[in-house]
Amino acid sequence: MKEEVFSLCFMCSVRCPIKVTVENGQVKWIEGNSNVSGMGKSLCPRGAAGTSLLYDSQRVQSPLIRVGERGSGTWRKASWDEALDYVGNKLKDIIDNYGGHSVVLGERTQLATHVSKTFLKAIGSPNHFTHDALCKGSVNTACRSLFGYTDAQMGIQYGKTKHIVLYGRNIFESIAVKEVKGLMKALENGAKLTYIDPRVTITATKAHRYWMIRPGTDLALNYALIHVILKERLYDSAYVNRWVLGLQELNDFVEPYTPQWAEKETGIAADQIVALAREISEDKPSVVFHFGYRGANHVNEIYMRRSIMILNSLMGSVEAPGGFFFKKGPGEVGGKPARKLTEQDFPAIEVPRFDKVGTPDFPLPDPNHGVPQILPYAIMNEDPYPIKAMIAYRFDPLMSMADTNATRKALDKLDLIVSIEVNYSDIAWYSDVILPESTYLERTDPIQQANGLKPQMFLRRKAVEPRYDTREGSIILKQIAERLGTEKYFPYNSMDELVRWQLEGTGFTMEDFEEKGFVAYCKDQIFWDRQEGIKFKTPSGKIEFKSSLLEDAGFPSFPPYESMPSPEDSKFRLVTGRCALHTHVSTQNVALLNELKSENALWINTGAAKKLGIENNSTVKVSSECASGLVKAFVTDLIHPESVFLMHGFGHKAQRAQRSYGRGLSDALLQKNVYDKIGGSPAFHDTFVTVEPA
Ligand SMILES: Nc1nc2c(c(=O)[nH]1)N[C@H]1C(S)=C(S)[C@@H](COP(=O)(O)OP(=O)(O)OC[C@H]3O[C@@H](n4cnc5c(=O)[nH]c(N)nc54)[C@H](O)[C@@H]3O)O[C@H]1N2
Ligand SMILES: Nc1nc2c(c(=O)[nH]1)N[C@H]1C(S)=C(S)[C@@H](COP(=O)(O)OP(=O)(O)OC[C@H]3O[C@@H](n4cnc5c(=O)[nH]c(N)nc54)[C@H](O)[C@@H]3O)O[C@H]1N2
Ligand code: SF4
Ligand SMILES: [Mo]
Repeated sequence: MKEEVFSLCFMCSVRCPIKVTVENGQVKWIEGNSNVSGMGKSLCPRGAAGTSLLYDSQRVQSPLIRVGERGSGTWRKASWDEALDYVGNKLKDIIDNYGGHSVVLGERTQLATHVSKTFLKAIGSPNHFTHDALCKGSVNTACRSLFGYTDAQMGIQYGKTKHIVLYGRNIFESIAVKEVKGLMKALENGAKLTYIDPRVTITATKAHRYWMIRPGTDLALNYALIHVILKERLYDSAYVNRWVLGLQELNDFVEPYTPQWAEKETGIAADQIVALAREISEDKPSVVFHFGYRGANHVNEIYMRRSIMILNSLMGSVEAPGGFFFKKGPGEVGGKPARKLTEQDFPAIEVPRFDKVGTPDFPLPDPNHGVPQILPYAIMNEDPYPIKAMIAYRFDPLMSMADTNATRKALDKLDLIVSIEVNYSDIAWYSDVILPESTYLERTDPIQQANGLKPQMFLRRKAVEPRYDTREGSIILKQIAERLGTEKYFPYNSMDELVRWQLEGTGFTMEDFEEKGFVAYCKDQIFWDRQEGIKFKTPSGKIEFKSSLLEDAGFPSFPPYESMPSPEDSKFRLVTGRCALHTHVSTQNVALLNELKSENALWINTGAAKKLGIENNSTVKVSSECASGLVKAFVTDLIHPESVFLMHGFGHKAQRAQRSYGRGLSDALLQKNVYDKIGGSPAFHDTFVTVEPA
């Protein structure tokens, strides 16, 4: 029997809409859901390799309870009842002795996030955190400081842009399918692409203009661009006069930051900087300076991200076709969003979060997400209180936070570590209990509320029955809640029941998703009126160059630029990034993807390598103040001499993931756990390393 199921990919968090062909209970083919505009049948390599995850026998096949030392990889197989009772009893003890707040749950933001938030709220813990701050916390804070919206509440109309500037946003390797397709369409229509990165990436090779910037100096470049745009009055004056607060302050501030000054800091010629400012302003407002995610990650990150969004504001490209738009929810057209479990009434929580987000100590990061990299410090110092248990749900703190050794040492202090996982990740391997989740092809998930130019809802639908003894995360959490006496917050017994509960009052039913894989609240794109109708959510209702969010918390809107230090002799700034074939730390053991790329290498500039006697493809020892490790060298002219580059996600330690075990070197092992103390992003690129022949 042949069947086609519309669903959502989850080989990464982008959640591309997919069509899955199932024959006799087996997934035969996965392609993009071409009902979705801009998607076509395309998938990225990871999405196309979904079956390789589904049919992998090296993923976790049943609940496991640790029997040996943590990390020793000695497990006993357990039934679900046994494993859930074990977790429930341990958690009950911990909650009785230390309070609900001693339990943290960390996850990659996903469709079940409202379920896990509910799990914690029900036990009185404020300590839910997502990956968000690790990915782009300061982008989030920067956008709120300017517009009153998070970056996630904003989108880019790639297909209509006329000029896009990417600061290390390696869009053709760090992929979201619709974005790539949109940008390709724009390029075919004559759009220009400016790419800035200390490393020549695939995106660099597609760009009209590529600058090998000195690492960490994008902020200086932006101040010079702003300087030229203001001096030459290249900005959208009608838009800026109507919507911007603090133009004069910005003008005074950037006065000293000339292109000549920036040339010394960035290595980019002054006349080139002027040329970009003039060229891009000709295409305003349909232009994009991409706010980026990873790119430059330093302790001053919030100001760098603000400077990018200030450039967009000067171009009038915020809420403009071919620029940024604010995502419109169903309320915009009189519709109702899907319900979330978090809308219920919960007992009040009096204690601060473990990361102190939202208190005067750390006022500005987004409390909806928290700041994960504080966790090791909070556990070690028992500050603000002892943390005793962690549930890692689709998140690996050992590989996705800086300084693995320090994180592991902190985790050692916990009485309970539980992983809800698909794979033998490093954190699963280090857990006390692994509760295996069914893969995305074997489960239905909660509704995806997809706000955008047209508000829609999507559904991830089970395509095939689970191959192993696995369950859905939303069911697993409910079943732990049953053991803690908090099950009343989980009004469902199956995923279909949860989805139907979510859809109550929306006017849509689960069956409505069958035709196209999604439902839409309206037909036409919604842009707000640029003259009068943009609903900025800042206190002033304007774009706040002079930011009340920052200044009310005691931080300046325009702190003087501090020069980015060059590494000392024979040291390098360690930078990281992704490749098209893998997702973060998730897919290195997926057979098809592992076959194409099984380990990383350290990119090092040819001249620098020569001085150190390092040959291409030879093994080198890379050392930071945190740790050292061995990896092959990739000697190349394609990287700035001040930096070395290590692809994120390799160097796994879990032995049952046999293909990825011990292959390559983990960036997280070397990176220092330092961060932007205002915005919340980790300063992954503020670690210096030495490199020597091994
Ligand atoms: N050192 C360092 N740290 C980083 C980064 C970096 O470049 N360097 N990048 C940062 C960025 S941008 C991000 S977004 C974060 C991402 O951080 P993470 O969320 O930790 O990374 P992922 O690889 O996306 O997924 C984490 C885990 O989810 C598991 N998983 C995959 N699918 C499923 C599923 O369906 N169910 C369940 N339960 N588990 C599943 C995977 O096996 C993996 O172990 O990392 C950040 N941290
Ligand atoms: N294939 C694939 N696609 C993905 C993901 C994935 O894991 N795999 N993850 C998704 C996620 S969660 C994210 S956050 C995005 C990340 O997507 P991107 O933001 O594009 O991030 P990276 O791939 O980390 O690339 C960062 C780039 O920044 C460069 N860089 C380093 N230092 C500097 C600097 O000082 N200035 C500038 N301008 N550039 C610098 C690095 O050389 C690197 O090329 O990708 C998404 N798409
Ligand atoms: S970008 Fe690739 S891996 Fe991510 S959801 Fe889309 S197809 Fe899947
Ligand atoms: Mo990310």
